[in-house]
Amino acid sequence: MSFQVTPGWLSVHPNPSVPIFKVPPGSVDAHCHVFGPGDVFPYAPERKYTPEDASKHQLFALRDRLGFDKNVIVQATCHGTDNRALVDALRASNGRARGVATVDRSVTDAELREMHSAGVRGTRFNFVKRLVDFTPRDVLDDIAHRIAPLGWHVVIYFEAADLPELWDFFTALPTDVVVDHMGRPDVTRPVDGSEFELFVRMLREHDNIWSKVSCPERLSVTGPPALNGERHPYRDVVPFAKRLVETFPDRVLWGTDWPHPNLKNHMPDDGLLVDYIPQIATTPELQHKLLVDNPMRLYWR
Ligand code: 0GY
Repeated sequence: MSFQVTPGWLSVHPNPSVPIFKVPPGSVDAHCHVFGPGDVFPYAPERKYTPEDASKHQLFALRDRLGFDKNVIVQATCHGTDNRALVDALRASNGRARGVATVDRSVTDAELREMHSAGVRGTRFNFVKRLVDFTPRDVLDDIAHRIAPLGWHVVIYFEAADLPELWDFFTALPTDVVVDHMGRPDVTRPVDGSEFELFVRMLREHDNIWSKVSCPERLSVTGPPALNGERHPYRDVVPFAKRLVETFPDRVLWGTDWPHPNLKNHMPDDGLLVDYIPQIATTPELQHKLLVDNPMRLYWR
């Protein structure tokens, strides 16, 4: 089956630089995706975008080029609840990838066990309206209680403006909870302003909640982007990520977000994106927690 890629889709960087920042041995890229290939693993009928294919082979080659040891592959909305491309990549990784699936209420215990044996350790709930249709809270709650006995966690993706309305649901979840991309703050607002304070408060008051300090390329307004040798990119996002890394050093994760779906104005050089890390995790100890200890505890325990 061939698919028409969404108009304006940005291709991945063709030749990412080798980072100057050497990530510690055993580092995990804890947020990335595989797309298709669509003729083998078709995109979901209900998808809101159609990406360019981005294969497990490309992902593993990027992992090696950037100096990472492992990946956490997150089910993207363009594959809906069909996790076959994800599971295929996990099985091909020789234990070097774990996964976060998307499941619906009809998933059977046997299917959950099968995904677990492939390396799935979480399920993703997406609240970003441009990506998914609404799912009732009681359905999500049901799913969270189904996956909890497996030791899985819930990954949540939402925009900062929606946090007040989602707070009660998030803070009642029965598992560990990992927030994608710092809850997408508006980085033109102050890092100690009311919007980001609410997010920090959620982590402070609930020690089962973690945050990915990923995706500066999505959140940045003034850049500069990770292109053309720029080793201090996305300076406007740094204070937000740095605050989380320093306040919650044992509950933060970092990932490339390769292949960077739905970016509109630039496609980062992934090597330079890795060179962003020392801006937000400024000591070897913080870097080791962010890139090794924390993801290993959550995904390989
Ligand atoms: C990301 C971000 C995006 C897309 C998805 O599942 C997805 O489709 O997560 C986005 O468009 O912001 O983490 O890949």
